[in-house]
Amino acid sequence: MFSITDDQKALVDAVRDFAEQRVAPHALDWDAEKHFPVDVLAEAGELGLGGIYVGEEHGGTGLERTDAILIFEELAKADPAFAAYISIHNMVAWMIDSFGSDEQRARWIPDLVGMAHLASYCLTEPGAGSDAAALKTRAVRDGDHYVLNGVKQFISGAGASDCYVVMCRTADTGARGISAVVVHKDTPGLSFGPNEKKMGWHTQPTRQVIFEDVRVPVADRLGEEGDGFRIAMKGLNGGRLNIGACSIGGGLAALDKATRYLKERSAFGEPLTTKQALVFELADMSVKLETAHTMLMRAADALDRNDPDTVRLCAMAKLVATESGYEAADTALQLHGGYGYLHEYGVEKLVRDLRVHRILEGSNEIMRMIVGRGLIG
Ligand code: FAD
Ligand code: 2MC
Repeated sequence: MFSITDDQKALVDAVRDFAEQRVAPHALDWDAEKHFPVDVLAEAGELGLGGIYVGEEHGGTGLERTDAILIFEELAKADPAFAAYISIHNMVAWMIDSFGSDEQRARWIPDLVGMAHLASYCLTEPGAGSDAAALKTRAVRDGDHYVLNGVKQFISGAGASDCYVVMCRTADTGARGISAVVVHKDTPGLSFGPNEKKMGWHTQPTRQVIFEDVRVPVADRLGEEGDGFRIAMKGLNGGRLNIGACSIGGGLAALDKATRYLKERSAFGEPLTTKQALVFELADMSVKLETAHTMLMRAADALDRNDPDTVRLCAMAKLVATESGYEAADTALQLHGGYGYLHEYGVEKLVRDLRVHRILEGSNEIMRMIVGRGLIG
């Protein structure tokens, strides 16, 4: 777990080449223009990044969660928001691969793996975010169909995605009354809100997804009726690790920029690297990012092995990684002085992009709640 194999090194090198050549040079423009680069996502799909841990027997790349950590760190060094969308897409692809029928896999997986089709994960609602089991989007059985009504809030990729995995209420029995269904973009009655104006993550759209008498075949349900919440949560365990890895990648990019800047910049007749207080800031950033990376790898290994402690370890790792990544970006901005506040230096984008990782895929308060519940029983 703590040393990189030759295969992993080759993988990291290939992803780094792609990220440096096809993503990093455009990241600031995509951010400024709020551009969702579906063409470059399709190129990522050609590399196998659309189904990183989808089984090889189903056309996926068949890698492990520890490999995914390395991949998302590399992608996020180039653009955390671009990387984070690929993470969400992979979460959905894995859910269909793991809980779908043969027919569902045959229908969705090939295009998702290649990222010719994009995917969105629809759990949050206007009145149910952290308390996800309180969701109200209703799926009422009508013969061989469910009829869906309700609104999903803050859905990443919405409007651009072809595939929507939707958690909806099929019974009034709390978390156990939730089912997961796969809905195609063109289904009548499905519509989208405007693209939200956000602080960061400009490279991917965020919209409401609105269901008005949307008829979904019962055959498009993942797993059994009532399994939806547990399926959603299992998807999120890996999602939380990937978002953590996106934070570490962004944090490492911030550390690299700050280190180079301190070497180049002089004040009071000397380079800024002569100020030990500033070099200690770099050292602290490095220590915290390395600590978080180690926790991510430990949790990813637990997830790969289906360890009973997986949920707690994923929550801890998400908390530590998203706090460390954000802190590194914010410190890097400070170390750049006024230049850090300018778009062209790329540091303020990292601060804006990484800020939301402390909120989504389970806020860091919810991560503390998961860890705390484990302590007090
Ligand atoms: P609330 O749940 O209303 O929380 C408000 C505050 O109270 C937070 O600080 C929270 O941590 C705190 N809090 C709540 N309950 C407790 C508690 N019990 N103890 C202590 N503190 C608590 N969702 C999706 O389903 N799919 C997506 O693709 C998606 N993408 C997103 C993209 C963006 C850019 C954003 C901003 C959000 C996205 N989300 C998505 C939604 C995200 O997961 C939620 O915003 C998040 O889970 C928090 O829910 P909320 O916003 O309703 O906040
Ligand atoms: N992994 C596997 N199973 C889980 C799980 C996890 N991480 N978390 C809960 N479960 C199971 C749990 O074991 C229980 O199963 P069973 O019915 O067999 O007993 C069931 O789910 C219900 O769990 P709880 O009783 O703990 O439910 P409660 O409502 O008390 O709390 C909580 C659940 C708060 C942990 C959950 O609602 C949560 O994680 N909230 C945060 C929501 C969130 O993460 N949203 C992210 C949206 S996606 C996003 O932001 C993107 C950018 C894509």
